[in-house]
Amino acid sequence: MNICNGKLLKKNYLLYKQPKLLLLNRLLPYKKTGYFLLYFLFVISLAKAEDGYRLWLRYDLVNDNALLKQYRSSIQAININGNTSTVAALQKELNTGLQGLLGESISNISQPANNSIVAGTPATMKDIKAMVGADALNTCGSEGFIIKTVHFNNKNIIVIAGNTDVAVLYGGYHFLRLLQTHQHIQDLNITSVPKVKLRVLDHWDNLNRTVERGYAGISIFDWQTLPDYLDKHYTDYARANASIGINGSVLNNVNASALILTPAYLEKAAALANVFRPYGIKVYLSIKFSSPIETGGLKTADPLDKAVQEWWKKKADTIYQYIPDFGGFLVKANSEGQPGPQNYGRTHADGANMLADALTPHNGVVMWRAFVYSESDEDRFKQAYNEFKPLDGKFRSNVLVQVKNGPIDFQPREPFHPLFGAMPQTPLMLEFQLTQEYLGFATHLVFLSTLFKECLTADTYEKGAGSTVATIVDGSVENHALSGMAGVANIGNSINWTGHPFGQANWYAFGRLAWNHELNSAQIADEWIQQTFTNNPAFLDTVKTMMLLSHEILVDYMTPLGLHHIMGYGHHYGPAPWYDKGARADWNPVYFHRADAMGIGFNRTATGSNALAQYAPEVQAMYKDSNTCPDKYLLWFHHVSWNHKMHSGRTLWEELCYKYYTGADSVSWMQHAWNNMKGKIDEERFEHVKMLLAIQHKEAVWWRNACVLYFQTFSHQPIPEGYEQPEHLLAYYESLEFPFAPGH
Ligand code: GCV
Repeated sequence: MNICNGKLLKKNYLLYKQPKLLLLNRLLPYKKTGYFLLYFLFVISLAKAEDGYRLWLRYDLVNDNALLKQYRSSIQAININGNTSTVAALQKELNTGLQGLLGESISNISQPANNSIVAGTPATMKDIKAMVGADALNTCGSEGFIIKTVHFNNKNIIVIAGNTDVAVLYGGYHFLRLLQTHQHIQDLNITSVPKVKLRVLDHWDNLNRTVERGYAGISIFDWQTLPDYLDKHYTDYARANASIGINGSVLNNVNASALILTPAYLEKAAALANVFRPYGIKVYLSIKFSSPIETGGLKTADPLDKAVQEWWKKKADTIYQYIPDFGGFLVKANSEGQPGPQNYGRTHADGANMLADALTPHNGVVMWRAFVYSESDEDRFKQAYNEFKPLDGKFRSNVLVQVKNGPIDFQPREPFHPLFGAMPQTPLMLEFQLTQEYLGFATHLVFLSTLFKECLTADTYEKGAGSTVATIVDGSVENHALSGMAGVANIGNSINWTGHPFGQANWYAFGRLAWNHELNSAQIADEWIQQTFTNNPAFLDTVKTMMLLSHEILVDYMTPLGLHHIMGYGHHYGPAPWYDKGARADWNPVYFHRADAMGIGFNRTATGSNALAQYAPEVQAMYKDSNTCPDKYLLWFHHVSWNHKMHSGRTLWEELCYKYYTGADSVSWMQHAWNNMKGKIDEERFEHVKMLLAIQHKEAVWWRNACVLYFQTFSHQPIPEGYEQPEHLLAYYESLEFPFAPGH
């Protein structure tokens, strides 16, 4: 039965709309033919609202008959032993998933049988080592898993093995992914071990449920009704995270309220930790450095003060009474007005180490953010490096310094942060932003995997060629015991979690890359589309192409050729390259693009701010000459004349126009491509994306017109022939205001 066939979808969509009785009448004839059960399951699966809530864990009936037959014959029962909550979660997920995918319920058995799945650890299954090999399990650590088709004691078995229950849970999710993406399962031999230890979502969620830079509704964490009411979102959030290997969640905004560490909130956080624990997810909290003053009644928060140190130690002890496996603290200090050790003349290391000492007895970690910049004449690009590099080697072993992917602030495109490769003695945790603060909010379709990969594969040359950001972050270059990757979540209480249905793909891609940064974006897109929408090859090809091009398209219509931070002031919505009224120079777009009669761009070479000197000589060599610097980073590092010859042969001005116009046109192409997908998926999500693409197109044209008109006031050159003229004058674009832009 082909559920992706447009006709059937339509028919059942109508059925879904029928009153119940009519539905029953329609079903009656099927009873006679014996197909009732199958048809019933089919209808149930279609009757589920396609509102995106199920994310990539949809488990709809496999619509390839040959595969379905293969799956049904190889999976006739499940044998899982153990009585932990993680085992129960795995059992439930496999039962639900397989029932949906195979259209029949699978029995649970207590011994391995022919054509069964056997899932467990050496502690819960006596034969597991013999089935997969003890040596193989030794390579898995505490989270890696093996999925293997074996012939054991004359039985054909699919083994899902790991050294811990959580590892087996990860294996279970991977197995379901194999089925959802229609892989053959006769000859499986998969070993998968995460490359990074801490794979964490950072929520910028406030205790009043507003979300800083959140565009998908309010926070899913309802602090008001916690700890007594446990919303269904919490379990489904944990399931989704576990399915992609995310093992940590920072519940609250880095611009933290001190209240989070008070008993009332710790009790609430503990309730969430209890829900997440079976899924291998640890809870972390963002803390406010001045908490000892704000809620502890102390006069200072000086990290070298004995009473302050004692206060944090006691606080840590209390937290662990509530949450025995608490992960640790995330800290934004001396950044954008947040208090920190520098308020007392101390360093970031002094602050981080004080907290680390309080957490050490409990095995907690400190994730200390390097996103710092202050009002100064120094190029903002350089400030984090200047502050943190001298501290390399001064942090306790349970501190990670958390560094954003680029030196400024989650721009549509940034070169990698120069701290990667510059702090060999410190584990550096990479921070990506999934929420699209600078990338069109939740209305622009942008698949961020390609942005993530651009950063991960960049070579820092810390130890010669091949010391990529990814290998610095996973700890392999310096053999660090700790490693981590964080993603600023794009989740809210929108029915589909992320606002834009394709925002889910960024959550998915982050998790998959944190687990294995060697995956490529095409693979990730492929998996996500198949699980989230359909396995239909025409849909898959078209939508994958759209996704893979989407980031470059956005860069073209927003910030081509290395432009950055030219968004609306404060809320970062829409273009405002003209803005120069911000309280601080480095909050103004004009600070970043530096357009003048001569040209445009920020000179960061030796004749300018010399930020380039923060990179290894090999990286400097790639970027230091404006004639050889890759176009995509040109204006990040050079102030170049409007008539500068680009690699294409066009002048800089012509190239800038070309990029802006191509970017906006490419969104029309995405619209066209999407429209051709009508009927290949459900109407609900098709229409949703269609409407959002229309907004994206409108906004891409707005970006193009506003930017080209504004930069033209410096270049004094015409918009090249053949391009349509902007609809309005520059003054119109400059006059637009958005006092209620979300997330601000
Ligand atoms: C949470 C940018 C954002 C802020 C954010 C900050 C940070 O400046 O605009 O909203 O604050 O980054 O990462 O701390």
